[in-house]
Amino acid sequence: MIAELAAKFITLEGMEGAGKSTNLAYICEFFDRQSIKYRVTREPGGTEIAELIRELLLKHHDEAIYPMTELLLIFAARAQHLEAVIKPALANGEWLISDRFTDATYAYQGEGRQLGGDKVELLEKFVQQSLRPDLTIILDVPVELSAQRVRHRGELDRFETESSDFFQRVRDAYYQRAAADPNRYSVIDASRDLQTVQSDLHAVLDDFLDTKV
Ligand code: Z5A
Repeated sequence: MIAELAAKFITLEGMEGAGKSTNLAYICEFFDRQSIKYRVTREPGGTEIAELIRELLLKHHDEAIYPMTELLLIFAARAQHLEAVIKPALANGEWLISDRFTDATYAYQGEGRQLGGDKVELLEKFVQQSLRPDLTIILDVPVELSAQRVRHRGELDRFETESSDFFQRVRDAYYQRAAADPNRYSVIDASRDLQTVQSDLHAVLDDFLDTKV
């Protein structure tokens, strides 16, 4: 029965190393068990052009990328992703699970880069109109643990070399957004062992299917 219900848009957020990729696999298993037709995507990225913008954003360059340039590139990638993937999938009855979406822009560009949430909000309305996720799961880890989990990966990308103050602002921004709209957001303490995190994740998804669908 659930598989026939209107498609929903679910986003997964959190700092690097919070376990988004690891837990995405768990979410897919959950939806497989429910026989829900879904598609997994990510931001920045999700289409050929948007993935090129992602590469540009993550790579180190000799020339600095200014915060406003970064913000506009992210929304350019998002505009492409929305038209090519998100809207068609939802219209086709496919649930969409995205590894990051606009909450990351509020957190990283709005607060991390200190551009302010008002600029993000303006572009969000312009690019997305009324489209917002139905459920946003924030995997929360302290800044130090996030850094520890990604440190072993070798070369760090352009975001991963930011200061701990930057990441603290990112974390705080996620918290504030979740607190302002508890109906849409679920915050999971992802510093605990994976089994405990996934048991919480299971409860959040069960609750979403029971009460919001
Ligand atoms: N960005 C932005 O600035 N503005 C925007 O609007 C958007 C994005 C959309 C790329 O994002 C960058 O884009 C991102 C912000 C910016 N940069 N930063 N920083 P991304 O999501 O593609 O990249 P990421 O955040 O760096 O993802 P990640 O490092 O791959 O993190 P993850 O997927 O959350 O973690 P993971 O790979 O699942 O886990 C990391 C390790 O921790 C791995 O070894 C796991 O086995 C381990 N792990 C995970 N969970 C646990 C638990 N519970 N216990 C122990 N170990 C664990």
